[in-house]
Amino acid sequence: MARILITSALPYINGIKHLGNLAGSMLPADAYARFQRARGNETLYICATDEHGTPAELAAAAAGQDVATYCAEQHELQKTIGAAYGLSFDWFGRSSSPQNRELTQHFAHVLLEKGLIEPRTDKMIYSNADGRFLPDRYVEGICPVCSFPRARGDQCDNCGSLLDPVDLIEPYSTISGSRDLEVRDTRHLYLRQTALADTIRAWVDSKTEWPALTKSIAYKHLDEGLIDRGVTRDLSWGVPVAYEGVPLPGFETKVFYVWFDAPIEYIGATAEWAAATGNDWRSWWRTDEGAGDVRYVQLMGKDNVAFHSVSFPATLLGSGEPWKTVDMLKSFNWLNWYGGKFSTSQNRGVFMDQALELLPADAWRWYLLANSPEGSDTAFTWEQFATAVNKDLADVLGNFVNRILKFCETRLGGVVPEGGEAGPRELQLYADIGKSVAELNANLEAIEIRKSAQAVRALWVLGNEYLAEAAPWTAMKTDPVRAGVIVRTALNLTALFARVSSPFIPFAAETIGTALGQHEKSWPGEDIAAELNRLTPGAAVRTPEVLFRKIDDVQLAEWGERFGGAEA
Ligand code: B3M
Ligand code: ZN
Repeated sequence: MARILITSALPYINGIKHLGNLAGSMLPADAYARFQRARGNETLYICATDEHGTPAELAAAAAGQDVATYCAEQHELQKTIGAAYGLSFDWFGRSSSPQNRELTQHFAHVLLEKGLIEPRTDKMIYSNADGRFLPDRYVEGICPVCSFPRARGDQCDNCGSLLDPVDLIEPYSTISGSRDLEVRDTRHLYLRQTALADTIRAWVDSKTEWPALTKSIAYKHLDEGLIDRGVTRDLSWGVPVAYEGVPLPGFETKVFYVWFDAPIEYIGATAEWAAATGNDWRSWWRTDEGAGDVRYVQLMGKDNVAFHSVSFPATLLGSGEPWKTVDMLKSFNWLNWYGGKFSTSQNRGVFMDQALELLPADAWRWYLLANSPEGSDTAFTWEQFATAVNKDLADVLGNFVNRILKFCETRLGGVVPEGGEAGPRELQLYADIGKSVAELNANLEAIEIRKSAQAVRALWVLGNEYLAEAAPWTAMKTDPVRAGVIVRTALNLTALFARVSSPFIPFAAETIGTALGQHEKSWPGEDIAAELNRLTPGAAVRTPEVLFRKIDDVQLAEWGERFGGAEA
């Protein structure tokens, strides 16, 4: 049994996430976690809300709440919505937790002692109108790289460049809109990434299994040359710059930069989980305490890769302590909305809560996994979504399940038929299913999400083909024993579909399993003949309620109108 640690990028606390966020981190991570658990591997899937920094302060101010209250409420909200999508976090933590505070302060302390973090006086933007420094998103302006007019102080959303507020052209305050800004001296802690560049490059070089997208981003940053990064900010909401309760002199009014403490929360959230469940977090994170045999997989959107392939490793490796670092870093391109970005303010795109008002979670899960933005950016369209639901789920899977169970119920008394031997058509089926399951396993193991969804769909198609060819309704007239074999095989196929579909559509998988009286949740093994003869002959089965309702044209038009579509 392997031990698998999985983390998906921590969603910011500032509001409910849109489908693009779900598609590019939490959902594929969940599918992978479900697969690994079903395989019997000891699996820990950790996520959390990322609660510090200017986005949280700005969102709280906009909501008229103090930031701690805002974060507590939004955390609960995101947790509830995640559960509604079946996201099977073993723990969904908070980066504002005491565990993360302690760990963040620990890392900073160790790095300071090693001279890899040092205080420097630096120039920062000060707003006379607001009477304060303007870190990160408190200032916007023209991007010095691509001239995008509304680049944020920390990053340009248009070209992805990481920025420093003083780089911005014609900057203005996002608090007051004031352009009465000046550059002033302030003291901050700097992480000396330049001193760690060789260490990080050697570490990246050793990651031979990283996908091309991840590697290319990591090397882009390494090749451009790492810079020393400020890891503190003139803010009050965040992890205080202190150690063992004692503030660092001169830093009493400052906190750590959100991107310094956020990835540490992967460890922090594991410690939160351990505290709540009586487990040991160190055996997942300290290679000297058992984490040596852990396989650690991270999933995230491409804009987060630099922080995970350079900055966070700088913290971990720089500490010189035996921390577990990532093995597989799986990154995703964007899921766009008709070629443009999702936008709350412009009412473009569907957010996680709204999507569930339209259709159940499985419909979204299936669409987003089957169309995972892996090879390139992907555009959501209502037409594609309707195809995924109406064809794949309703016609291919739903129809198969419904047909065989209805037939069994009306013609064979709703019990798994007894007697009869598998014939050549069944042996052929075992071979075909075995091949497809092996393909599915390989793709899921490699976290090739689109290919995995294709492999599951291929299994459903095999079921339909078998049923069409073996035609139990015809056999019934001449050879009832043969009809019984076919129906029993098809019922077992249905049960197998529930198991292998569970990473993608866990709710439907549960419904199908229950209809068959099957409580087997483990992943099918290599002996497919045995897997397709699991249901006890004579046991009762029943037709489940409609698994997937089709989307009609009226709904499509209505949703396009409400959430924006081709015209947008
Ligand atoms: N919260 C950015 C994002 O939501 C950031 C990820 C943190 S991962 C440690 O895309
Ligand atoms: Zn730019």
